[in-house]
This record gives sequence, structure tokens and C-alpha cells, in this order.
Amino acid sequence: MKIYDTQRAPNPRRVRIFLAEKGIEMTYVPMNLQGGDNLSDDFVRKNPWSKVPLLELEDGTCIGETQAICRYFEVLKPEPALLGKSALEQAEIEMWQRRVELGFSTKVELCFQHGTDFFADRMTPVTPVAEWARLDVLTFLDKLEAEFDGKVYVAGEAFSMADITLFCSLEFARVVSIRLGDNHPNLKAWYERVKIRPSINA
Ligand SMILES: N[C@@H](CCC(=O)N[C@@H](CS)C(=O)NCC(=O)O)C(=O)O
Repeated sequence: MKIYDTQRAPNPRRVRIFLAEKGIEMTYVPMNLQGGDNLSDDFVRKNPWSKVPLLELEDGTCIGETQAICRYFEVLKPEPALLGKSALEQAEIEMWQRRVELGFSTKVELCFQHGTDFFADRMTPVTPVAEWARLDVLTFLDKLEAEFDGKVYVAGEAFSMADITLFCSLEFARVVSIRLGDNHPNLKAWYERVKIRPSINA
């Protein structure tokens, strides 16, 4: 079993942290995205969406999408639970996971894709898209800050996938000069709590 991976990209990092939290050893295949490794015929045969991370099982089955890969390992190794145990925990973690991924991570990625020329060989950056996404990201952080009052982790008392997603996207957001500000004390305290977990260096 192996995972096609890129060190600095946020989605592969989410998987690495998830697996490190669970103590699962993995073989990682490094991919150079800017060099176009993910656009090669060989890789596109494995993943027609040409994205990493991609999990390839021993029988050749390929699973794309970070959340799907993580769910696969959550079922194989339920402890520690990162997607929740009870029906309520699972629902709350998924609710926050979706809010963070759709409302923040995706928009940060749009800022990067449309605000830089990193992928100019494969797409046409549209500056207003990056500008709109940036405004949306800043609004999202302010809203999350207000909701975070009294919370330990994104989905409540336990560290979960929602924290991994927010942390990876927040660190990646620095590339497009988006950072927590003095108006985000709750999120800054959360960030310091998460940053010291050993898995974060995976
Ligand atoms: N929805 C996918 C997104 C994966 C994704 O966008 N991966 C980026 C790296 S973070 C990628 O492979 N980009 C290469 C490209 O767009 O050519 C997931 O959750 O795994």
C-alpha cells in the first residue's frame, strides 16, 4: 500500500497527520506537482482527477479524496477516533469538517490557484476569483473566531479531522499572506494547542 504525496501541499499533509495520529506506517511516493508528475499518463490512469493525495492498495485499487482516504483508515484502525465514535460525535465532526473544508480550505486554494501563477501551465488564473475568495476567507475566520469562544477544538472537546483540516489550510494560507490576526485570540490559542502535537511534523 502506498500514498502519492507532496510535502508542502495541504491535502496530502492532512493525510500524513491523520495517519501519524493513528500510528499507521505508510510508504509515501513523492510527487512534484509543479513539474507535472500528477499530469503524467501513468498517474492519470490511477487518478483521472490528477490530484494528490492518492492511496493505492496492494491490488491496485486507487482511492482519491483526502476525506475518503482518512475514512478508510478510520475503519481499519478506529483508535484514536478522529471522525467520532457516537452518532452525535460523528455528525458534529462531519458538520465542522464540511464547514471548514468548503468555507475555508477550498477558498484558500482558490486564492492560491488564481492569485499566483503556480499552475499557469494547466489553468488560467482569474484575479477577481482570488480577490473574492480572499474576502470570503477573512469573513469565515471572523465567524469561526466568534463561534470558538469557550471551545477547545473545532468540533468540541476532542481533537478531530476538522482540526487537521483547519490547521493545514491555515498554515498553507500563509503562502497567500492570510494569517490569524490580533482579532482572532480564540483561534490563536487553538493554533498553539494543535501546533505542539507530534503528528503535526509528519
Ligand atoms: N478534493 C481533493 C483535493 C486534492 C487537491 O486539490 N490536491 C492538490 C494538492 S493539495 C493537487 O493535487 N493539485 C495538483 C493540481 O491541481 O494539478 C482532496 O480532498 O483530496
